[in-house]
Formats: sequence, C-alpha cells, structure tokens
Amino acid sequence: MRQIINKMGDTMADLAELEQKISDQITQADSLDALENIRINALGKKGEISLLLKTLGKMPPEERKTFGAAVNQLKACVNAVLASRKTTLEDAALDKRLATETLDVTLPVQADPANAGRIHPLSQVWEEVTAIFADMGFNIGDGPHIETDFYNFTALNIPPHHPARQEHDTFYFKPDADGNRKVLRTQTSNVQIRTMETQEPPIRVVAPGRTYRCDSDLTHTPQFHQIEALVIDKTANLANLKGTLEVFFKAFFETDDLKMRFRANHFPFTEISYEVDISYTRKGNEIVIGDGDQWLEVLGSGMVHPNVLRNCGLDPDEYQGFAFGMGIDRIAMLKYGIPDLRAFFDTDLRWIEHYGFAPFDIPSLVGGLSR
Ligand code: 2NL
Repeated sequence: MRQIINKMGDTMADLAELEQKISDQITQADSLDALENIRINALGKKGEISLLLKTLGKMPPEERKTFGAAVNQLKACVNAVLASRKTTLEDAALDKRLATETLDVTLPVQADPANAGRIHPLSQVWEEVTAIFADMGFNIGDGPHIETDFYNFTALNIPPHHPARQEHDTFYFKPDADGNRKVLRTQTSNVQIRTMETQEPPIRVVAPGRTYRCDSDLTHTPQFHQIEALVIDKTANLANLKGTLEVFFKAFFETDDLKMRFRANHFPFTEISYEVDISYTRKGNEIVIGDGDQWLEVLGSGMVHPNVLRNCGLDPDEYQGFAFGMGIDRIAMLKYGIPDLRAFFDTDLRWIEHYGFAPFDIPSLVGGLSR
C-alpha cells in the first residue's frame, strides 16, 4: 500500500511538473498560432494530457479514480490558462491594429473627381443668357463662322463700299475664282438672316456665338462673343423690345432694381435704332448693377430695317420686328467683376480656378441662375 502511495505521489508530482511546463509555455507564447500549437501538443488527440487519460484504462480502479480526477483538474487548469492567454494576445493584436490603422481627420478633404476642373465664365454666362431667352420662348440658333459677304453685310443693308464695312475691322479670306471673298463673321446676324430666309414668321430666335474682328487692345480681342436676338411677326414693336430687355436684364443681373436708358443711335440694319444703358452704382472698387445714377452701355437695338426684311424675302408691309445685339464677354465681366478682358483667353489655371464655375453649376431659372 505504501508503495502504491509513493508511486501515486511520484505521479502527482509529475502532473504538477507537467502543469508548470505547459503554463510556462503558454505564458511565453507570443502569438495566437504559437498558442494553438501548445494547445494541440497538450490537449490534441495525441497531446500529452490526452495520452495520460488513455493510460487510465490500464490502472487499478483505486488509482484510476484519484489519477483521473487529477488529470481532469490539470486539463481544466490548462484550458483556463490557455483562454486567459488567448484573450491577452487578442487584445494586444487589436491594440496593434488600432495603432497602425489611424485616420488623420485634420487632413484636407481630397478633391472629388466629379468636381475637378472649372467651367469658363464665358461658357457659364453663355448658358445663363440662353437659359433666360429660352425661358421667354426664344429658339437658339447657330450658323457658320466663315460667311459670304451677302450674309455678313449685304443682307443687313450694308451694300458694297458702304462706310460701315470699314468700322467692322473684317478678317477677309483670299478671293475665290469669281473674285468673291469670304469673311470671318463680324457679328452673329448671319444666323438671323438665314432664319428669316428659311422660316415663316412668327420668329423668335437668339444667336449666341463667336465673332471676329481685326482689333486687339485693352478692351478688344480679335475673337469675342455676341448674342443677337430677333423677333419678327405682324405686330412686334418697341414696347415689346423694351419689355424683353427689362425681363432679360433683371433675370441676368438677378435684381429687380434696374433702370434702362435708350439713346438714339444709328445702325444700317435697324430703323429706329437705340443704344441701351443700364443703371449702376459704385461701392468702393466694385460696380454694382442695379439702382444707381450712373449708366453703362450694354447693347445696341432697334426695329428691323425694311430693307433687311426685303433682303430676306419678307414683305415689310406685312411683317415687322425688333432686334438687338450685345457682347457676352462684356456682360460676363460686369456680372462677375472680371477686370481684364484678355484674361478670358490667357488659359491661366490660377485665373480659371478663381473665376471659373463648378461643373454641376448648370444655370437655370428655377435654380436661381448663378446660385
Ligand atoms: C451692337 C449692335 C445690333 C442688331 C445688332 C440685327 C440683326 C438683324 C436685323 C437687324 Cl438680322 N438687326 N442685329 C440690331 C441692332 C444692334 O448690335 O452694338 N452689338 C454689340
């Protein structure tokens, strides 16, 4: 019996030693993989503790009871130490991940690619102006930039050798076989002439477009932009012209406080003819369009000359109408406070970032035009 107890004592000591060895391994395990290996070596099918349990069957019942209880206790103890170490390692792994996966919320927001690039103020104003006239029921017309003498001059009641031709600083092409010289159009009226030739009145059309004159200084570029309007029917009159311009300017400059001044003038293609000024005030260095006692010239206008109607195959005793033309570049400068005309064509990236518009700022009257 004593022998048995001694033998059991030795075995118990072995278990304690095994427990110590496994716990040391667990404490030293520095990764979840290493920990898993220790678990397999101890508690896996062929693990040290599992093998001990398999020896129980060959033991005498007394010994089996005491020894079995001791091994199960060892197993529970190892499981507990494993679980605790696993939690520690998992927490450490999470801390490490949190430390590396930082997000610097003070970094500037990255540019949205859909919002990169800027719309040129001329394009923006072009869209604004056409949106206003389209809303008033005008069609938008387009035509050739290289034009015959007839469509650029003669049809507009500017016959050959008329002095007005000199004022236009025209770019001429080389003469063709018949001696006819084409021109770069000096205004967009060729669009309206072609409209009158091909469409029955009533006509309501605006023609925004590029125009060309051989002139270059502080306030002129050889290529610039114009919008011309034409209304032809049986009754269109000066009051309609004034009403149209009032609605246009108030919408474009986004103000109800605006006065217009009509000054008598002369154009070959209109009779009677007016230059039109709008009111403004100065606030410091800034020009504010709207109520004020100063005047800015913004467009030319008038009742379409009977000769122009005749040239387009319309009977002036049956039809009449009004027309006007203005510089898009000029009204763009006025609305957006752009001081230098030539910057429009300089392709300076800093300029376009300052004066340009976001790609999705599409002008519409319901959207409030420039908002
Ligand atoms: C100006 C003056 C104007 C027109 C353009 C026009 C066109 C036809 C018939 C009659 Cl088809 N007139 N256009 C009329 C008056 C003035 O422009 O100073 N523009 C910047």
